[in-house]
Amino acid sequence: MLNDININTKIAKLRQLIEKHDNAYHVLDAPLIPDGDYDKLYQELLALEQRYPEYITPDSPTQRVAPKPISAFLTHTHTQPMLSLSNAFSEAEISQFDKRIRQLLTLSETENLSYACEPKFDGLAVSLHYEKGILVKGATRGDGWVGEDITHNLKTISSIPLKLQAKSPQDIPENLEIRGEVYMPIQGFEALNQHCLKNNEKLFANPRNAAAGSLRQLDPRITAKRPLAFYAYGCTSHFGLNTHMDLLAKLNTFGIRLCALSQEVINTQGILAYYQDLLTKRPSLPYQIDGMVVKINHFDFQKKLGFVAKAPRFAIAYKFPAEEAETQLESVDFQVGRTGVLTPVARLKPVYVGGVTVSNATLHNIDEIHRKDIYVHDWVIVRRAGDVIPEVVGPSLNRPRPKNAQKIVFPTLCPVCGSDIKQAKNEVAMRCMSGLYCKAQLIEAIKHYVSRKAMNIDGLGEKWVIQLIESGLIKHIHDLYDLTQDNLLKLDRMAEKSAQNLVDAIENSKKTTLGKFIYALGIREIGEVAAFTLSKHFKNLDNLMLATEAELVAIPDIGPVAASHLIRFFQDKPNQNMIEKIIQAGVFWESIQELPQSLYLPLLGKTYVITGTLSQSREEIKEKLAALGAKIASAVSAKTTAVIAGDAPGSKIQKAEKLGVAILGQAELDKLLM
Ligand code: 5U1
Repeated sequence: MLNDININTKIAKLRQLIEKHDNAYHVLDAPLIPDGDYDKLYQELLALEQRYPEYITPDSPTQRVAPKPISAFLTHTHTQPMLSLSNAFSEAEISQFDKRIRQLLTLSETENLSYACEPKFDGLAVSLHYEKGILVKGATRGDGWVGEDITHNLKTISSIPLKLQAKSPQDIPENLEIRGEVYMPIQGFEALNQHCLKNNEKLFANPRNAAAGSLRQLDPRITAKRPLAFYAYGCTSHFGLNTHMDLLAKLNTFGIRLCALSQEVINTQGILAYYQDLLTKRPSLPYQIDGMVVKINHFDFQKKLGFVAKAPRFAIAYKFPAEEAETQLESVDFQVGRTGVLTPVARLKPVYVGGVTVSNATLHNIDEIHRKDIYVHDWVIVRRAGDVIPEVVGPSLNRPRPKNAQKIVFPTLCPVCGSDIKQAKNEVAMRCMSGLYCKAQLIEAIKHYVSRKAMNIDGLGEKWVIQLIESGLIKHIHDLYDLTQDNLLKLDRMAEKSAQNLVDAIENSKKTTLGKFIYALGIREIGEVAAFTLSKHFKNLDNLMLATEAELVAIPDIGPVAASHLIRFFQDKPNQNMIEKIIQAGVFWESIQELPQSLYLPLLGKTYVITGTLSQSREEIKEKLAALGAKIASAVSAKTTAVIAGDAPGSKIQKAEKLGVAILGQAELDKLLM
């Protein structure tokens, strides 16, 4: 039988051993034992802590993932501002940077000047606070002065130590604030998107967005599943050391992970050589970088140089050129979306842009094509900008328009079903008007119906949906409920187990909510929030199906356009028949519980306009605001609640100022979304 002292000693020894192996694996990149042996140690500690919970401490390796979501992010005021960096884009700008520094430090051009160079990660800057060696807080950069407390999420990242290492306890500083970047390795990002694809979830545009989305989770259990990693690039104390490179080495002794590519170089030549070397390494790096960071290595020089506005004078980001390439536009196809909208897609002569070969790019819509003056056979510039869908920026200015260039003509008939194409009044979009009789729209409608936020039918990815429709097994949405293991086995590459899993998933999805069901129907202008609002208002489907236009527009958040789509949808006999068949198949929902609307839609009735670059993508912000009940408009008017303005905002700011509409920055947006 173990006594108290023995248990404590055993637990402490196990923790020490696990921390040592964590450090070897995550920080030194040199594991000392096989994964299986590590798991055994971890399980042993877990079992002991479960048996003796009184010995659990927050720094235990088992305590990385908090068991419950938090209700909101708290703000965190940085002890020293988290600065951004000025940018350089050319050798000339780097020479100017060096020249300016030499002038300010009164150094001649022949004196050697030491710089610390490191990659500029495409991730998110965070600060980590250690008290007596224990990680007590972690925060985002926010606006540089105030960030968000995301401790619960940062603790789930294995390369962030919960406890600092040192030879002896006296070596551990009382307080230590480390700064660095959280990023998502490319492999992890691709695996995450594969998972999203399989589950019909929205894909992340790039590793940075995926990292940002993962860190802004209220539920740390979700963050823990995301492949995030951390590198430190600095710290707010200098330990009496002379240089940045020495400081990095010191941080490493505490078990803090550093980037192995950090390096001291001498003079501009050293910086330029490092840049060229990094450019050649870039395609094979396991993470995305968008340039390099150059810092004066000596702290006394850094101190003398000081700061301008939000950026230090002693450092600069030397950015890689935008990921653009020139190629020829071979043809334009028109893809038909769920609601019949035709999107022009550029088919390009394959071209290598930023690590991938691109042969398709979006042309957005007819207005964009005209605005950019793009013709088939034109030489065009394609931009990847880290996004998964590349875009055609415009015709290349380096070359004359080819003689065989042809104007892009929008089809008058649907390229899939041959029905008429129409452009509604005040709409840019052209649509195929034949609804679910068009195969393309049926595929998209079923993909939407089975998606996670709708009926959540697991395992029914795009390739199966296409096969089900191509094989004639599905002609209408309700045919999903007639699928059996036997007829699923007729599909190419469908195995018995997968067929059964699919049948089970369809069966399990039958219990849903009224809001999800309304959303799943894919009615135009009825997103997740509007569907939820309708379900709360009407409480049952019959009431909604019988609602008049006047009743619908009286509901906050349902405008006349959405109301007319609802009326048209529910008056349509085939739609009525489909709903009846779905309900006969056993789809059901429980009665609606009453909740005050202000509780679940705190921004109801508010309208925002977004401009400029913010830390999250525009789509992400729109989705989050909409989920809180807000409307997002594209133009500023007197009815706008506020304009949310990021970096490089457009003319919307002037319009807002003229109309006296409030202007919110990143920090205020973050508070709004809290
Ligand atoms: N690698 C690296 N990224 N980064 C970002 N170093 C680095 N240093 C920074 C920032 C904002 O700031 C210090 C120069 C203060």
